[in-house]
Amino acid sequence: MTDRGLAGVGIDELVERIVGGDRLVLARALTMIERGEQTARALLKLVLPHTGRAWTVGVTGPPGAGKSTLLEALITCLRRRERQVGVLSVDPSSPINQGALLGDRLRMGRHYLDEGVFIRSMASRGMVGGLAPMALQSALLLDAAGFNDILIETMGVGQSEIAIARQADAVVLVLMPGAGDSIQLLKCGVMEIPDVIVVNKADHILAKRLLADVRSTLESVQRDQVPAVVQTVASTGDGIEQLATALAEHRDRLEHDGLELRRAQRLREAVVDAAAALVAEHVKASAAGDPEVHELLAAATDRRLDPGAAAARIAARELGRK
Ligand SMILES: Nc1nc2c(ncn2[C@@H]2O[C@H](COP(=O)(O)OP(=O)(O)OP(=O)(O)O)[C@@H](O)[C@H]2O)c(=O)[nH]1
Ligand SMILES: [Mg+2]
Repeated sequence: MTDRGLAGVGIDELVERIVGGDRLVLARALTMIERGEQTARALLKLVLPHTGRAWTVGVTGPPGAGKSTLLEALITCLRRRERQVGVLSVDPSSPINQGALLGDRLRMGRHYLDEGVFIRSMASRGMVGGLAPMALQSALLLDAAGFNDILIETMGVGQSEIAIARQADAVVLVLMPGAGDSIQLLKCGVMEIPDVIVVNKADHILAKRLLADVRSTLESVQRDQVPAVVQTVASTGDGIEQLATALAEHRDRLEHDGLELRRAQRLREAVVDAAAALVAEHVKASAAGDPEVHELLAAATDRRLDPGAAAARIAARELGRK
């Protein structure tokens, strides 16, 4: 079906088709979200009552750690358990990287013809409000479309990647041996975030060393629930069953106690973050063309006004404007 084929279709029918499992309409609706189309908002409103059933897993980690390879193996494992799987592959830090996206498509190509798997890549296109709310909205659509598991891969471990992964019910951090990135992460407090830590490329000579580093770092982390640590060789599938089991255990624990609370807390955070991002974008956009803001900036650069006071006045001005 082409976009034109959908032009005359009412929003109620679009929702019906998405909920009914129509993949082409789902893909089109995801594009509407990506483009920030008005229809997307109306669609999401109608879709909301059909959401809340899916289990979401955020997968993050430094570039090249093996996240996509791991996801491909995990999809196979989940399909064996007869779960319908939706995958969102999100790249917040770079513009559309055809190479990487194509690579991911090829890697996950094994699942291309499987009706029970839906894979979608999203790259940053300077969209308003950032990728995190868009990922959240996209996940809602996949949820409404009936996927049992929604896997969200973010590339890299910057702030926005972590914000996206954190929105999920389970957060998996994938590390690999011998990479400065992975070691650096152990030092910078990112260990507060994952529910499961994967030491991938366990076939690597330095894997034991990384495992020891992870374990010793975890000893110093104050958390109610210490994350599970799993070793994998994503490229052969070794350890994937253990990863699936660790995820299932995390899920059982949460479903038994705290899932709704965690979802509510994280959703509140996500909404506040998204609102803050919108305000920030708004301030930046209007600062460019506003003579009073120019005057405040000139006052700051001429040392007539301290930078903090200038910022506070610009913010107050924008907030007052509504
Ligand atoms: N030896 C070995 N290689 C692996 C393993 N897992 C993945 N690889 C290889 O590592 C490379 C990177 O894997 P990807 O799955 O693309 O890694 P990624 O984390 O998705 O990378 P980005 O999406 O670019 O951040 C590929 O060449 C994989 O074949 C593993 O367990 N052992
Ligand atoms: Mg990848």
